[in-house]
Amino acid sequence: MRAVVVVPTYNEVDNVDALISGLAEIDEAVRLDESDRPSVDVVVVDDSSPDGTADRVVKLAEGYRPGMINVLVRPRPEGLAPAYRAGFAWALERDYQAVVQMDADGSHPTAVVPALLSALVGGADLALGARYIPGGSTDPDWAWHRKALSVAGNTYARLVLGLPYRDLTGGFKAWRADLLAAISPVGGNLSGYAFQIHTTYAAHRRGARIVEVPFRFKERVHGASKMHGRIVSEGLSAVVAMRFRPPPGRFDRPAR
Ligand SMILES: Nc1nc2c(ncn2[C@@H]2O[C@H](COP(=O)(O)OP(=O)(O)OP(=O)(O)O)[C@@H](O)[C@H]2O)c(=O)[nH]1
Ligand SMILES: [Mg+2]
Repeated sequence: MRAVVVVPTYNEVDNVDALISGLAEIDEAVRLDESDRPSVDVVVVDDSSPDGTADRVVKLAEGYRPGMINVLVRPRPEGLAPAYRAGFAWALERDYQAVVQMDADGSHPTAVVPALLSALVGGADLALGARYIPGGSTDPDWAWHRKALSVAGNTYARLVLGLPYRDLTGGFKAWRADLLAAISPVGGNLSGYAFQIHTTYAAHRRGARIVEVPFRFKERVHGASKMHGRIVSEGLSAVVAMRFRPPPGRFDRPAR
């Protein structure tokens, strides 16, 4: 399966070595069959991190097959939605069947990416990495108030939007490229939680087949969180806005 992993970064220089080497390990692991050429590419979308994240990734790319590790540099930090939109557009202009999204900070284990892609091979249009289903979990080191916020935010979004999924706020997902193209461009100017909820809701409204794949969420070890209060308050109001102005329905699933 030809897949690309889109990773937004802002000041993640201490995390990208482990990220890229982890993703390179699964490059071989997601062949559809013996004849399928192995292909998991990566595109890092960096908002000109002052810590030199982009330069580090360019340097790391030299150690891998040509075209495997790519870097998109944007001029300034603008939040998650514009970074993802740019990364998704980059991916959709190319010949990928699947687009994975994940954080750079080690919270989303690279070893779980094959399970997300397998869910797509098994017929899903969107696979959500899920912490709050059997087999999934969160790091005991995660601050209790962050976990409480995450659980409450998920419950709130699930009830307001009437969705059956247990992890709506996470950013670890694999998309069939045709579904992603159908909902793109997506996310307006949303940041963090609201962006993640919005894209899954847009897919659900389109009638996409969505499955959840359990994973163990790890707290970031290096670097600083970009979470802040505005992301939470924006999430609360954005969910209500989505409820009253839902994204369009219907997705004409192409024959596969
Ligand atoms: N390009 C870009 N990436 C961003 C921006 N804000 C956050 N990111 C990246 O998006 C991912 C998620 O951000 P985090 O700060 O880890 O947010 P979080 O996971 O909700 O917060 P923590 O649990 O505290 O880590 C990371 O890879 C960040 O580097 C941004 O404005 N631009
Ligand atoms: Mg994080």
